[in-house]
Amino acid sequence: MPEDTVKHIDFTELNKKAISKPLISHIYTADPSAHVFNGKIYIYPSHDIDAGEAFDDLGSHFAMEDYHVISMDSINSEAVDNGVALHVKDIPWAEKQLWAPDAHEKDGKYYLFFPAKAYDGIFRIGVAISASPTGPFTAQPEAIKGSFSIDPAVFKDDDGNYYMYFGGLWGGQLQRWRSESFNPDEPKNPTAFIPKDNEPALLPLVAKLTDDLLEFSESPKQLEILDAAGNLLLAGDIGRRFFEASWMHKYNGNYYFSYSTGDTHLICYAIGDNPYGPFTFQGILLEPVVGWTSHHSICEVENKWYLFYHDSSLSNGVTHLRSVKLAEITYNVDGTIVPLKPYTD
Ligand code: FUB
Repeated sequence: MPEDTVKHIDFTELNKKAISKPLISHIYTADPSAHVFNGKIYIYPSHDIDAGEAFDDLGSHFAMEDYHVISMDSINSEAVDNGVALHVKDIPWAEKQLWAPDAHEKDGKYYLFFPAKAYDGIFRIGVAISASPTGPFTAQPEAIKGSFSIDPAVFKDDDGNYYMYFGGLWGGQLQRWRSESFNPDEPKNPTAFIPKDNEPALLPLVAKLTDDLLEFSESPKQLEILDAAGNLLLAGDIGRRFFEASWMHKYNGNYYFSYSTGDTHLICYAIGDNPYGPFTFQGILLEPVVGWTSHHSICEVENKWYLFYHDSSLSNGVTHLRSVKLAEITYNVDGTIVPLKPYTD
């Protein structure tokens, strides 16, 4: 049976070795998407709660109900919780499970992008709008047309185009969309419809957004992640293949697509020369954290680069009670990223 809590770890000792501390500790937060708007740092996390749902490999225990936005005046200042920014009861199309969100700004308005399970049990991605980066946000009446699965990350390119990256396996349902429509069979089996080990792995999706950032302007396209020989990563290559938690950033003119490998608990990255890819796998960005999930964002703040991530150290290892943290990352001269260990040896 999978377990909800990490056992056999001395958390007092582990926390002494952690390279960073939770940014806030009065609530649990996870899946941080960080941006700088008007010179200030805004973090858009999931708000973890214990809703009493049993742990399973579909992520039913991630039963989040609202979003809070965290703000920081600078990278070393106190992190401020700005209260409820959006609640599931105010999202007409969504029933439950407000998972990893992201946000962006356009023309003075702020857009929160978020996945949630609709009343038919299918994950969709929605948008909510606010005049303020901290909300409150007003949800659109319907999810984005043609959206599915989880973990939207929105990237603004230098030419002003906005792209959404998304997708997640198992509870994230990506494997149920291998044909045009959702496959509802074997609803309790998280690995039904995952390709065989020797077949190409499932791929994340990317779609350019419309000018008003409320819809896809094109059908989502698969984002290829290749090995050094130019072959697609295989489904059995679980130490490298995409699982969930897409993020895109640009460094020195190159596009860096980073993601979680899910059941092998790594954050990895791949580099390409345009927002659609293909991307070539480079390596590990973050070694496993305490807790099953790993999820991150990468953000430049005053000419330094930071990884925003989470772990379950504050809850002594409870998988669905996580805390957002940050740590600086550095690049080698060849553009690769120096991997981070979340706890020193
Ligand atoms: O927080 C719920 C889910 O856990 C996210 O959507 C995944 O990326 C994982 O962090």
